[in-house]
Amino acid sequence: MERGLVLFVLTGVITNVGFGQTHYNFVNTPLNWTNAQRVCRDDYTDLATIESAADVDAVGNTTSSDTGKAWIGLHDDLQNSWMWSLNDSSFYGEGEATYRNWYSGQPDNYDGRENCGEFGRSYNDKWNDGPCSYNRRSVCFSGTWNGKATFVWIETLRNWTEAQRFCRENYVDLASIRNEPEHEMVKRVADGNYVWIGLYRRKVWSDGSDSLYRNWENNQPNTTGETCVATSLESGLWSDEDCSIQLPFVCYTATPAHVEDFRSTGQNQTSVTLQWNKVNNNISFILQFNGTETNIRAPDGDGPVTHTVSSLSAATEYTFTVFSVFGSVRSSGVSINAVTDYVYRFKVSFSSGGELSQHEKEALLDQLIEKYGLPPQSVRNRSIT
Ligand SMILES: [Ca+2]
Ligand SMILES: [Ca+2]
Repeated sequence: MERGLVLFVLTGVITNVGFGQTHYNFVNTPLNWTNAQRVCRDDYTDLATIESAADVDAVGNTTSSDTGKAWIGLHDDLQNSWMWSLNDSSFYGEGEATYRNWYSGQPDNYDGRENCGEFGRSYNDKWNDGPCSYNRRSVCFSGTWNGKATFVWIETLRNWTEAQRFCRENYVDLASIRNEPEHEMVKRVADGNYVWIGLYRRKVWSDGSDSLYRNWENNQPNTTGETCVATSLESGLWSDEDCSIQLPFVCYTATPAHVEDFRSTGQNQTSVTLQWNKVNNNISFILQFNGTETNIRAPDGDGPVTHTVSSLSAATEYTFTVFSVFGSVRSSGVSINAVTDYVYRFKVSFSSGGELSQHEKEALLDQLIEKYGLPPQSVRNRSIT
């Protein structure tokens, strides 16, 4: 009599996670800033955002032959980048956060250095963008009583940042002006003086990054009307330039985010089923194992990506690595190890006849599992044939 007992053993899974970087691309075709931005957005991700000294080095490494200037993504948006120091959306009704009362010809970013909002006599008590470093009197917002904003005159001369700190420490904030009546109230408080109000802006990155990293050349930015930024390809230092001049430019390609929750969801002796979650709607992937690469496209919808690798050998450990792919750039890989099923086949012979009951068969199998040191919890399936 011969009986075979077949056991399957579960596999173990190990996950490694890595992180990617930005890839810069130097485009040696002189264009004005707007056209350079369009090419970068069409062919790459966007004009370069530079957020660290390491990024400066990486941009410098995109070309060794060109030592002139090249556009990067930083620029002035004189109309749309203004913000109020008091950053509480519930404070502003519809349209009130964007109420403006600029003097004719302002904001003009004179000398390329005007990032703070003031008003006063020579602007007909309307608003001007001025250099934040100027010492001005200021108007603080001190809270709302009976539904009306109240404002406080501050006599001491301070630059905009100091004025902001003073108002925040002693009242609520520098004055926000939400509408014409409040403009008139602040005007009465200012009484013809030049005063800081809470309006300010920064240069903005083409891709919307809020990075405050800057790497200006000495005395830059320095020129009225120069509202786009170029980097020297030799020194890595930045200057403001007239957006209409034609310069080569630096684009970047974002490394796609690596996949999440890469896992093995099942296996048998010859196949392993892998699953991972899409990130940022990226739908192209490369699966790498045993020195081969397979392109995989995600199905439509939000669900995970499932892929079964077949024609594998039993009881073998494989390393699978999956990359997100965007254009020519792939994410850092995420790897797991998965083991195809082991099969233990016991052939048991008896010297004398007689059928074993099911209970006796189970007991015999338990003895064999113990004898061969197989962890009982790893036995996924058992069968008697
Ligand atoms: Ca101005
Ligand atoms: Ca300049």
